[in-house]
Amino acid sequence: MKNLFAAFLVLSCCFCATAVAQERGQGATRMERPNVKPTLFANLGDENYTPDGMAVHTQTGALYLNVPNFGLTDDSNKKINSAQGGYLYEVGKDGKLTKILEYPVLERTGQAGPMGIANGPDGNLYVCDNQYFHDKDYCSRILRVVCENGKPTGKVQVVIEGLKLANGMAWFGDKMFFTDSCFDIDSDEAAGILGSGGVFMFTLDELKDAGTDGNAPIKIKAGPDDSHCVAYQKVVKLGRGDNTGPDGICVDKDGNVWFGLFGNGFIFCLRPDANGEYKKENVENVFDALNQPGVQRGPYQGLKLECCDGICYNEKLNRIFIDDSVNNAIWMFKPCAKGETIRPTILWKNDDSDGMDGLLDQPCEAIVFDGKLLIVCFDWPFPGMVNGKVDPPGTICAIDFAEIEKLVQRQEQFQGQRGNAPRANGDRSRGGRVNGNRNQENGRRRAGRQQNENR
Ligand SMILES: [Ca+2]
Ligand SMILES: [Ca+2]
Ligand SMILES: [Ca+2]
Repeated sequence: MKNLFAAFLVLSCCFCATAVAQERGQGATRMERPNVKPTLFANLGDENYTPDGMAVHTQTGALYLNVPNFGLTDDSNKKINSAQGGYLYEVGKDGKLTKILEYPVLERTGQAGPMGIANGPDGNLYVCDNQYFHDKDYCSRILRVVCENGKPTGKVQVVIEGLKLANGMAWFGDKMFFTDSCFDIDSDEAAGILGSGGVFMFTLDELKDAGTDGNAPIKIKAGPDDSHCVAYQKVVKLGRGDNTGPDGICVDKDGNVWFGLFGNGFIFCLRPDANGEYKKENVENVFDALNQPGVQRGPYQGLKLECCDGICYNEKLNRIFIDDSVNNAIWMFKPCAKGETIRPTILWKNDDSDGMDGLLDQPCEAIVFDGKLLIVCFDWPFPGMVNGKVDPPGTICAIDFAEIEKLVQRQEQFQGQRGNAPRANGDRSRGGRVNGNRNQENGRRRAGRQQNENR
């Protein structure tokens, strides 16, 4: 038995060494996986310094990009050097931009902040208009970019009003999901709770007339009390001490909704119940950023995921990619089954860069397009981030998706050899199973219990 174990250990070490050597490639530095090094896909020009959400139109295959341009504002939080409404662009496979429209501003602020964008089953594009940086009094909106035959007509309608910090957007079937990152209620600094936010869901039927000619937008109740709020999370103080709640959101092939908190990197999954309904009480914490051990080995040893900006799901690989704004990093994880936890691994990370070398300059949103993982660089730093300053032009970088597939195959082979269950960052002391739902408020206590259960 002892000999068998020793043989297994030698075998897995050999395999591990080979895998790492393959990942490093020839002449690579220890800090890099050269095969997945991002390259410059699009130079967005000096006019576009804070880009954000992307969507591929299901009818035409065209890629759209929102540019809110928050990064350069005057003393009264009004944008300088740009359209006050921000822009919608079509981005070609060659990275060239075609301006589609400037978004209509909210009268009260004179600004619009187009962030998350997704394609609805009605052929229109739906957009989170984030007004938070101009006015914090729940005046963010959901907009509809009206399309005909898969192409924007130039008309934009206001569909929903009453959000505070509208951020990420995703559709699944006839359901639209979006995040509001700041409710600013229930915070309790002494208890380490810095903020809160939520996820909302509307069916196409509910919103199809809203904001159309002669019809008013839907006005939602502020915070978690609206019946459309399907997830409500508080933000536990961590790392930089950011209070921002749910940000990135995506839906997997089975209709499970995944979302993460910008302020601390916690990840959650909301699964539909037996009736296909999404309910707050079914939200599971699948990644406990507070109690994670950090990367256990390799060039990123010690690194922790403590910020989840945009996330995106790729069905072919069955992986979700996380934009880590704080660390200038992209993580990925395999969606887990109910009651289990995920194990994010680093795909790429780099130090501060102005983005013109193709490296990450505060990644905020990603999407798979034309054989590449495209990553938008938000480049509007907050204190404590690797990104040091706003440096136009804005950039989108690209990682060869075939190389990501090879890397995932190697990881799966390696894990198959070890025959292991999902773990948090490979820490052997922590198992994959969690008993029942977990949430952040008692994350500390439960994690301690979980560790004991796994001894
Ligand atoms: Ca975001
Ligand atoms: Ca830049
Ligand atoms: Ca920068």
